[in-house]
Amino acid sequence: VEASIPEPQRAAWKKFTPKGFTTPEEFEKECVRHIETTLARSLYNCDEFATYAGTALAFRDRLVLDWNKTQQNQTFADQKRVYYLSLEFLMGRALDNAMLNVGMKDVAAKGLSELGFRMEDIVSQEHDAALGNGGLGRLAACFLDSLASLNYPAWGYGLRYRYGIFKQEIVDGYQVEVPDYWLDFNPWEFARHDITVDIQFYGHVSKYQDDNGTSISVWEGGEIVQAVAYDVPVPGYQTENTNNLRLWASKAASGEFDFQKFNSGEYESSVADQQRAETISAVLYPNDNLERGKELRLKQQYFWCAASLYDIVRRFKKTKRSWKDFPTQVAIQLNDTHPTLAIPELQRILVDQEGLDWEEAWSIVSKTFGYTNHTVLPEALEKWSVPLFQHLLPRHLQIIYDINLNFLHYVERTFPKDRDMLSRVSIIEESNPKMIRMAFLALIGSHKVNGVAELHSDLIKTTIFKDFVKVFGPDKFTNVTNGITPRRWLHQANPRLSELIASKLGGHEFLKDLTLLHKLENYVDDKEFRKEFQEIKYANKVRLAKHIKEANGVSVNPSALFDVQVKRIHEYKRQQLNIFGVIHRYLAIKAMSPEERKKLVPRVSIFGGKAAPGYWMAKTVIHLINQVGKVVNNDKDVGDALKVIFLEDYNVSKAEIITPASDISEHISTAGTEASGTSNMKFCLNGGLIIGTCDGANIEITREIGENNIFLFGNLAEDVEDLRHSHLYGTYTLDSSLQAVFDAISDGMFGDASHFSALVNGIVEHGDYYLVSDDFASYCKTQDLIDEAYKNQEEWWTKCITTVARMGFFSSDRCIDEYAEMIWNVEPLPPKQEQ
Ligand code: HBZ
Repeated sequence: VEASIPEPQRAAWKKFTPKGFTTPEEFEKECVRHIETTLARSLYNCDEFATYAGTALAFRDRLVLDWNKTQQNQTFADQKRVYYLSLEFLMGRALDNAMLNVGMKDVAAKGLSELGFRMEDIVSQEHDAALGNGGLGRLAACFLDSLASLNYPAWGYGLRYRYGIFKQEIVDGYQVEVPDYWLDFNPWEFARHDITVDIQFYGHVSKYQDDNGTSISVWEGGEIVQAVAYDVPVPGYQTENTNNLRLWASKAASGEFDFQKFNSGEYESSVADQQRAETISAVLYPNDNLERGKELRLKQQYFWCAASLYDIVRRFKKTKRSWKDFPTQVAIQLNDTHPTLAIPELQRILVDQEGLDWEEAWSIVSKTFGYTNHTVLPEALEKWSVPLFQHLLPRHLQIIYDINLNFLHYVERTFPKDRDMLSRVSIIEESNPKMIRMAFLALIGSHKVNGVAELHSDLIKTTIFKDFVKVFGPDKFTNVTNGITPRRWLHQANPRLSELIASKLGGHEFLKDLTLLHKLENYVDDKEFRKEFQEIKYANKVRLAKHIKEANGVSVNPSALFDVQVKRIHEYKRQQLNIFGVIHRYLAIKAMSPEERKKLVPRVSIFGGKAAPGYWMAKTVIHLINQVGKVVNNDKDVGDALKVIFLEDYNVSKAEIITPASDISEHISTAGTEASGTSNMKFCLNGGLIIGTCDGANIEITREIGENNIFLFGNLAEDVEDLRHSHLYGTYTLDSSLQAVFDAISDGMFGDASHFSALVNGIVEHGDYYLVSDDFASYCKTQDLIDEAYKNQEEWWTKCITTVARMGFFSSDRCIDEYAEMIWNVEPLPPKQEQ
């Protein structure tokens, strides 16, 4: 269908292309117009939320113009595009980022104040877009920011969950989950009711002969669910380039079938069908690093992969190129194994629908995909039961079996002597029931596999993918160390620090090239600079202290050392090690004289993070932290020397307040378990120091900033196996100070001891899988070193400033350039200049 305005009429059109505001008055006009007309509210009915809405809509108008231009430009240029498939995009708030990228924040702030509002109050009205669990989802969001800022032609594809990650409430010290319905007002999405894809489930496969006598498989029957596209503009920093994030929502397919039901007295059941269809995209699974094999989750995965691939293939087919060009025009990155079904789905499209022969199709498929692994934890590796899979996706199961058969034939030919190899590398695990190993399928169907930090990328080659290094050679495996966007995690979260840096570096160039931060080393000894740097940290701590007072009712001293651990609650991340350390400190304080107590460095231990709703041990850790807080914070002997805070509902917007306010943050996973970590980078970039294990990106952070500027402790990844073995089979005595902590717990110092027995017994009786007891002494000793270091304030600030100056490597811009060069082979496409 010809949809463009005819040439003679285009002048008339262009006369009215909106230009957007440039002055405070023009901003006010737009804002008020939106409040009065788009929202149908009046000046007698305009609260902060309505003003947020008006502001967001005014900026959205600006964004959309850039977005339309970008998409036209990308279509016209017809060069290779990147598609980032992720079940999670943890975007947080969008308005402040939109203002930064459109570049009119000052104008809007002036306009808002003329209307009687303060910018920060307006910005904080926005509901977080929380379509993710933790690091993996936030990484996807940082990547979108960098892809747009670096002008890469790139799309994100995800699911439009009606409910994001649950909101966490703390009731009597326990986590309670509350649904996060976030779509009441979302100005950042555009429903594309005209862009839909029918997705098939269940049914059966029939074989037919075509005219040439070759057999073709047809997937028939079952049910259809419709995918509807919702598009979210993703603006780049200091570029007009605005990419697209396409999120799919599920809806009942509106076919004749429904009509018949409507008209034959089955109205109710047709509405029930509709609701059933809509449950596919209803809710984000709240587990991180744990797979539970639920059918609805598999449905989500297929629904999203099939809709996205249909869309990608449709776009490719419009170019009329031959299929062999597909991998030179399309790069698809799989964010963990969640989108692995895209591999058999593309093979199915090419073979069953486009009529390519198997080999030709497979060569296209395996050149198109790249796979990023984010974990080696066995409980997190996705496996799907064959019977479940057979029921839901019968044709895909056949295709996976064929992929596996070809692969195993190849392995057999290459390693004829190693009979066990076949069962070790098979996509199908011969268990009861049989299971499909998604990581193996992702690896076999991709041309590159990467880990997310050096240690992790080495580990996948020696553990879970060891045999595949033999089969494919080492070059298939690579490392791309994670990064974070300095726009959100420095400039937006810590505007004063960003201004201070800009004042020394001659502008904000460092937000586009973070390595420029190295020039800050020239100011390490600059008195004025150091003073200002400290004042900023103090002001950020005052702001967090205010939040703590409001949220927890506890007064904390902003001059105390703020010690922060915020991340998902997980045994491998070892919040339990931290809280046992806090109890140890508390016991030590109780044993001191008042004079000794006065000499202590006062400390505030701040925790935050959600536990997966079904993860009892993690919930127990939250409960213990809150119980310890209750006792410690009300103990008159302790006073300012120690406060323990659990911050409710940790999310992206809270992270923006917490991160700039830390003196020390904790990244203390059992060595070899945290693939990378990304908050470690955020804290350092904001002038906080780290206590951490030799794990994930901590190792590369140490290499960059120098080992004098980080507090490392604990056993190394290479020793973990032996230590675990010695717990189970050796003789072993518990560290006496950890024993004292456990005694305090079992004496009921923090309430009913039976609540915590599983937590303690996991260590003393059941093998201490996460090696808490092995690292406890060295952890406590290192905490003491931190107190000593903090007393020497001059040296402390030297460490902090040096750390900031050396964080340039950890920008997600660097990271995205590495993916583009090593994995995607795609070039940036600068926006077209206006003629
Ligand atoms: O990905 C995290 C890693 O634990 C962390 O070390 C790394 O920095 C980050 C980015 O690479 N992994 C996750 O956050 N994983 C999940 O959230 C997850 C969610 C659903 C799953 C499995 C894992 O089914």
